[in-house]
Amino acid sequence: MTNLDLLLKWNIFKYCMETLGLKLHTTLRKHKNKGGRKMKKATTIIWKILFLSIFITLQLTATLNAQSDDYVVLWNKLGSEDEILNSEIGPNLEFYDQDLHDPPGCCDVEGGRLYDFGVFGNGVMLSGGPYYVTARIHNLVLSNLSSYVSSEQGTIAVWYMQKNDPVSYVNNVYRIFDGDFGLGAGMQFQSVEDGGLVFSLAFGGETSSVNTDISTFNNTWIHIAAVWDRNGIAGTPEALRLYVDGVKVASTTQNNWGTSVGDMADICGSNDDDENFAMDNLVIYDFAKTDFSDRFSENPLTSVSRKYQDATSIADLDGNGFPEIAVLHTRNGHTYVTLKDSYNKTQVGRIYFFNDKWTPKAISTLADMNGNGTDELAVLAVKKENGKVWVKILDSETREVLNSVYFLDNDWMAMGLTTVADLNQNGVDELAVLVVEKSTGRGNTIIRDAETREQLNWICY
Ligand SMILES: [Ca+2]
Ligand SMILES: [Ca+2]
Ligand SMILES: [Ca+2]
Ligand SMILES: [Ca+2]
Repeated sequence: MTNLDLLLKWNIFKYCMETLGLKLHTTLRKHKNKGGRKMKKATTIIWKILFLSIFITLQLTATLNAQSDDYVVLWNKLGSEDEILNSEIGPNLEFYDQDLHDPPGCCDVEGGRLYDFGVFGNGVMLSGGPYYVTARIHNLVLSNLSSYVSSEQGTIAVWYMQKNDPVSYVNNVYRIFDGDFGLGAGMQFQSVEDGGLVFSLAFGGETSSVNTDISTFNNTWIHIAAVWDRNGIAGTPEALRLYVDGVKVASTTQNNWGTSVGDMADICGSNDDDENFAMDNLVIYDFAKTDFSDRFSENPLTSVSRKYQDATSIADLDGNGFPEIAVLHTRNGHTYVTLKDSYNKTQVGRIYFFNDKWTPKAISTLADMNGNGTDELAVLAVKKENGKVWVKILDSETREVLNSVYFLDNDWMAMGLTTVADLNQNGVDELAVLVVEKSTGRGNTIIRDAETREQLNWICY
């Protein structure tokens, strides 16, 4: 829940209390000199107010407790029927049902489950056999997949243990998060005979794929993560990555997969046979996560540190006619801009700006520079190692990096950022950065063209 939410709720609460207080005041005054029956009525109103305030306070607390880090799209403990059907965060998982989820093609079978193994309490293992060769045994299902998984960026992280390697026509394909013979998610996170642990994205377009051999880990629990960002993971050119036990083990820069996310994913499913692998603590993030040092805590929010820096509004991006609010903030040291609709609060985008070697200072918007019709976001930041002051400009929709503009060295403190209408008539707005000279304490604004980077003015205050 945002602070704005809280403020709104608090104001509603205050309004309710004030209205009732006024009513009480009027009632009391009205009945001041009348009999005990009237006083009784006033007392009832006092009790009503008391109950209402307790109710509202409880509601406020409940909303606060239920607030989730919206970076975590889904967290499911996977340790029992109840845990699977009731995710800790995000959408619940379902058990595969032939009538509900029946995919086209033959041999689809409803799987059973065992909960004996786990890293945190129990995990889940496909069981309930014997099945038959060519059976496509589906297990847990995440429906409405496209509401929770973006074709542009994300992370699927889970604890995993396979007892043996998959073998064709014996037990080939362990579908960790969909995969071959799965439910058409358009993505594959699976263990297969050829390739080992595979992560691939197609989403209706070309297939990008990474893989790594995990045979040496058989019968050991490992933490695995599939990470993607079409615009580059954490500011690198890599678009797909695989992590094992927090270490990057495979990556590719190929990023031309499609944009059409399937309807559902088969989780912990397999072919032919059962009881070959287990999973525990599934977490889906809405961004490309690169630090998995928090994998030993069951709750993915335990070690999250956040810092909020600045905000600006930007012209409507999601087409509902209302502008978005762009908030500049860090999560575990990495700088993001999160865009939410100013009217209906929906998340419109999350844009990665800097890694943890930078300190963000301020944000501003710029009129469309790359001609795609959407305004740009400019973020002022300081490089920690040398104190240099930069502004980075990204398209607010495509997240494409449009420019990086160097302003000053570490003799200056970066304080603020705004944009100025085109001064040098080149059709592009200018960036104005407020800096304070460390030696004198004087404030200055420096104006540079957002495209050519040319210094257009320097104003001392
Ligand atoms: Ca568990
Ligand atoms: Ca909007
Ligand atoms: Ca643009
Ligand atoms: Ca200009």
